[in-house]
Amino acid sequence: MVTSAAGLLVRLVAALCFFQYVQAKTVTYDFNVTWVTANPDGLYDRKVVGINGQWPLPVIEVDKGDQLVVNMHNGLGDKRASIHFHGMFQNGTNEMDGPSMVTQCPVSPGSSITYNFTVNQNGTYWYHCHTDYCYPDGYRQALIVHDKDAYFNDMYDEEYAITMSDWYHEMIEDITFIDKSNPTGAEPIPNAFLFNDTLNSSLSVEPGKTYLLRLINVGAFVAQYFYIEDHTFKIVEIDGVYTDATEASILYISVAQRYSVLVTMKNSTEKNYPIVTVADSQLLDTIPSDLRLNHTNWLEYNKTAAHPQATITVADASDLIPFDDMSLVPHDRMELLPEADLVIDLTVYMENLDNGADYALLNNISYTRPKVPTLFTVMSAGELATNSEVYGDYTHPMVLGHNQVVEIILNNGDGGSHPFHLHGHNFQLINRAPAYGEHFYDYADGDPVAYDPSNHTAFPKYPARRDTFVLPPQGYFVIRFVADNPGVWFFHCHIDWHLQQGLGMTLIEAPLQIQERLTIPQNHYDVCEASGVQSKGNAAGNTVDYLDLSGQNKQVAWLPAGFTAKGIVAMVFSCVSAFLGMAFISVYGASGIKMANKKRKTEKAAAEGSASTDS
Ligand SMILES: *[C@@H]1O[C@H](CO)[C@@H](O)[C@H](O)[C@H]1NC(C)=O
Ligand SMILES: *[C@@H]1O[C@H](CO)[C@@H](O)[C@H](O)[C@H]1NC(C)=O
Ligand SMILES: *[C@@H]1O[C@H](CO)[C@@H](O)[C@H](O)[C@H]1NC(C)=O
Ligand SMILES: *[C@@H]1O[C@H](CO)[C@@H](O)[C@H](O)[C@H]1NC(C)=O
Ligand SMILES: *[C@@H]1O[C@H](CO)[C@@H](O)[C@H](O)[C@H]1NC(C)=O
Ligand SMILES: *[C@@H]1O[C@H](CO)[C@@H](O)[C@H](O)[C@H]1NC(C)=O
Ligand SMILES: *[C@@H]1O[C@H](CO)[C@@H](O)[C@H](O)[C@H]1NC(C)=O
Ligand SMILES: *[C@@H]1O[C@H](CO)[C@@H](O)[C@H](O)[C@H]1NC(C)=O
Ligand SMILES: *[C@@H]1O[C@H](CO)[C@@H](O)[C@H](O)[C@H]1NC(C)=O
Ligand SMILES: *[C@@H]1O[C@H](CO)[C@@H](O)[C@H](O)[C@H]1NC(C)=O
Ligand SMILES: *[C@@H]1O[C@H](CO)[C@@H](O)[C@H](O)[C@H]1NC(C)=O
Ligand SMILES: [Cu+2]
Repeated sequence: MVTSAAGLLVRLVAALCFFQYVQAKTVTYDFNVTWVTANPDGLYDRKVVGINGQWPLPVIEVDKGDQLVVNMHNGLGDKRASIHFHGMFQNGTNEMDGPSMVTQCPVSPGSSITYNFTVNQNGTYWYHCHTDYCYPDGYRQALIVHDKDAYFNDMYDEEYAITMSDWYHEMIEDITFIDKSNPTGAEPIPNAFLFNDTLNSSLSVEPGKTYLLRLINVGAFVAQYFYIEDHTFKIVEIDGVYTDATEASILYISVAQRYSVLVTMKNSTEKNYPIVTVADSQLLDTIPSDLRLNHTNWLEYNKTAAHPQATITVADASDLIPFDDMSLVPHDRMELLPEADLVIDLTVYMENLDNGADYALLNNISYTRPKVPTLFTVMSAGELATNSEVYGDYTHPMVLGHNQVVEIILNNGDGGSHPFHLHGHNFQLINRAPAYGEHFYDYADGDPVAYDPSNHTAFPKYPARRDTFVLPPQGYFVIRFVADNPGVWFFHCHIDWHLQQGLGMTLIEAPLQIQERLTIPQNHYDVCEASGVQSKGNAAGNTVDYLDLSGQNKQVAWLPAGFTAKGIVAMVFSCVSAFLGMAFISVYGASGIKMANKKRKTEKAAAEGSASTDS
């Protein structure tokens, strides 16, 4: 019969279309990276890193399962570059991860690199330069992975991606930071805070509809609070991990973190509502009188109605009580991982080294880049790849066994908070103190409090997972993940200033499996050649004796004995209880560089301590 034949045809066509729809496709972006001029805050024209002559940069959008190819040409002329696709696991494609001297050579001016990988994740990500601290010059933007199967797809009508960031008027290289003139390591103060690379913007909304807002802090330093007047929302994703839809009203979004939230509009179209962002002024050593910390943008229900400024009732950002990300439950109900096979116990310190400048250390090491990218050392070291010595002392290498459960305990010996990011994984958030909320700064005034494995609050049954997690001032966090992604993965503070100071380390996960599975494309070797960086050898560039590290790049020497925490720091980190007894004495505390009225931020000056006698 005609009707049934037609029906069959329709179904056949539908099936074909569906087949095409689910077929993974290749999405290709050609990025010609050049300098352009922009003035996003309306205050200052500056040179920014543009792509194909444009800034704001293009948002990368793919569907889950797609092959993403980004051909990047470095047309900057005077600066090396790269791209890290933040949050992408690069499972099987470690060489596409992006950080210079970790998984690739820097791309020098005039040369090109191709990134090519399969996206098998969902959610909200971003991409940014990961060479010589280049992303604060504007080289960062959203990367969205659409998922036709997301459990919340039928819960919203439209979506918006929104970045927020701090903004500097000076070029990165013109900012003096790690220098003896700045012994307390006071971070450069931004000149502005942007909302989606502009200000005063209106999101056009329709009454009754629900919107998915993908919020991404693409800044280099400062976390921001986010809320919408008279509206609550439901969190459905953090850092690419779906969560049970959870009601919240204020978020704290550190640099590199992402939140997707569902917001349902009111039925009335009489008013427009402020979307409020407030910079976390606790991170700032000084607050210039002309720096605007908070901004109003709008949910615009009605173009012709007033666009009122936010009514901010708190005096200080830290009086806003944000939602605690640790309380989120992942939608996939992945359970708490078992006891770890490997525990990495670390403490953050900020210290003056011998040149008088302030550095950041994990235990006693300030990350210093090797002469050969660590992944290239893995690929050329043969069986010695499992010996962490070949990666040098100052990359702070740690070799992980394949499929080990790894726990990282991160204690904070510093009075500032630090958003730590792990490449290649997300991780379970199993403990943190103090928690987000009114007690977040509780440890900031006294001595640091270290994690005590025999006395901690209960671990969640279904711990929240994300890829960037904030370490509280003088507190700690504990995270777990499975080493099921062979590769070289950087673990570092995402405050770009702190990374410059050395706040990072290198995890070399299953090196023999990396060698088996990975083929670094010729193009990436060509990039090394063009930049004059060796693509073989140990961290010191020795291709003959991988255990001979002479000539390796070293961190700046310790201050001379008598002045210094050398040795004592080493002793302290190996013994957590000694840490509690350590006395912090400010060497440079009286230098007056840090504003005295920073009530909660303890001095970051060199810590000279004596370990307690029971250590
Ligand atoms: C990149 O853009 C610059 C400036 O527009 C142009 O001179 C150059 O030829 C472009 N390079 C490539 C590889 O497209
Ligand atoms: C935003 O609005 C303020 C006044 O409300 C104005 O001073 C400023 O120039 C505007 N900035 C931009 C980038 O539009
Ligand atoms: C990207 O990788 C895929 C899978 O390895 C390969 O088939 C394809 O040719 C690559 N494309 C480019 C442009 O390198
Ligand atoms: C990614 O999406 C799939 C399908 O929607 C879902 O089953 C999976 O749990 C998601 N992954 C994460 C980490 O949320
Ligand atoms: C934010 O900026 C990006 C890039 O310019 C743009 O694609 C996106 O639509 C903007 N989002 C909103 C909510 O306007
Ligand atoms: C808007 O109207 C719909 C339909 O009448 C109703 O279900 C909904 O609760 C209303 N929303 C609000 C926020 O009042
Ligand atoms: C929009 O706002 C104007 C000014 O307040 C008001 O006169 C108008 O009725 C509103 N329009 C709608 C559709 O609510
Ligand atoms: C909000 O901005 C105004 C104007 O710059 C400032 O006076 C106020 O202290 C800020 N409030 C917060 C909580 O940042
Ligand atoms: C365990 O930790 C709690 C909270 O930090 C503390 O009050 C208590 O004294 C600790 N107990 C022991 C036995 O150390
Ligand atoms: C990487 O892929 C392997 C399968 O090839 C899988 O077992 C593992 O869980 C993946 N790891 C991550 C972090 O995606
Ligand atoms: C750090 O401490 C360890 C253990 O005491 C020591 O072997 C190593 O040389 C120290 N590293 C630095 C850079 O001082
Ligand atoms: Cu930091």
